[in-house]
Amino acid sequence: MIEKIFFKHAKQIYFKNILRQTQQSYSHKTTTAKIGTIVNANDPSFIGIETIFTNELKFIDKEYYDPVSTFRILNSVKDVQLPKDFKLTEEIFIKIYCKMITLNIMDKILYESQRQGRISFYMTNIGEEATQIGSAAAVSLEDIIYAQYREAGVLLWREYPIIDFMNQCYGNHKDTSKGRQMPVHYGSKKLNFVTISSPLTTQLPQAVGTAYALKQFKKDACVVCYFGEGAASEGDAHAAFNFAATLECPIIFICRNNGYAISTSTLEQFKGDGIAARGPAYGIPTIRVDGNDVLAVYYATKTARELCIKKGQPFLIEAMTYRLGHHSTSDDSTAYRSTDEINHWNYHTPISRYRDYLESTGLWCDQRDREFKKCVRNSILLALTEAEKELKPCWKELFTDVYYTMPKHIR
Ligand SMILES: Cc1ncc(C[n+]2csc(CCOP(=O)(O)OP(=O)(O)O)c2C)c(N)n1
Ligand SMILES: [Mg+2]
Repeated sequence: MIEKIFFKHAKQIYFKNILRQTQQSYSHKTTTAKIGTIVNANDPSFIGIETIFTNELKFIDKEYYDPVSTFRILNSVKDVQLPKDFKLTEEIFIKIYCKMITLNIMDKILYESQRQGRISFYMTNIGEEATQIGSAAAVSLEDIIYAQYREAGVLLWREYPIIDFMNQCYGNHKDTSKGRQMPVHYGSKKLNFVTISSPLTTQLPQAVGTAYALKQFKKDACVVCYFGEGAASEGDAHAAFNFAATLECPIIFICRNNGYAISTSTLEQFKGDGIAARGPAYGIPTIRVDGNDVLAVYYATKTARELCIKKGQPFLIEAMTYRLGHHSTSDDSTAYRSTDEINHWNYHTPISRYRDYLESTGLWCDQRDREFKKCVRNSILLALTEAEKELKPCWKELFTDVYYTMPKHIR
């Protein structure tokens, strides 16, 4: 079903009206000799472009196509229709919820710890738990992740230890990047999670290069590349989409469209139909998904993964969500958005939507919820205290691991 959706959108947007034109042209053809010559089958065809001729001078604009629709499964608790081939064990259904909760609690603790001056900086994932956990659950550990900075949930799903999150945020000597990166710039070779870079969108062309390598080595795996809708405005995004499409690389681009790039809302960021509309223009099968519906994200990503490896082709997923927290601890979002707007999105969060569903199936209940949250909170606080006690990295290490052989001037 969903395979059809990926391809349907591309056709729907761009060919709906061309089809209409075709019908018009051909009906004209039977009546008008002039049009008949315009659509002459002997005309040479343009290289790489499948087009038909028309005598109608018309620019394509918004009235010409419908916005890409948004795929969703969790409509309301009473009306949940899981697709027939949707196979998840009870254990996975519960794990999805537990990871969403863990991410949420970890965020609150680390955010507070920054406010208390214990760490220098933090970025929360609040509101985007479903996009992260749903997509992470749908791919395999062999798949290589390139993330932006708001994807801690993907690492959590891959069982990155809580203490490692804490060590990184505290920049202590146990932090694998030895305190040289800002907090939340995680990375794990073991978990195929490429270390986060601060400059936006640099991960996209790099991810495509990795996907190309996977293809050359005929690996049964793909690359999953996350980015914000703001990052999609960088030139690197264009280069990456185009390379991925033309070189037919096995990569899933997952755009977290959370409505803001710091203080710039999507209303000011672009004029077209979001990021999804760009996919077909690059020849990339695309879907827009309700990023607050963990099951829809899971199913869309799972399908994209299967097709992307089978067909050796990139896929684009635009996950529609909302950044409930501030951009980072350096931001106060009430300066540029109303509390009414935030309250509106806070009313039914991705977590509460999924919890309602789990409860309706009998897999979760209030008591279990309370016990689980208490236990997670305690273990995160314990890890935080441990990380806080560790020494900072030795200053001598500042110059190691940069050059293979340390140059004279640095020595
Ligand atoms: C090349 C570059 N330009 C600007 C910035 C500053 N910056 C950091 S995050 C950000 C907004 C990114 O928004 P989006 O991609 O939508 O991600 P979100 O924060 O919403 O998750 C900007 C402009 C940067 N890090 N790198
Ligand atoms: Mg954004």
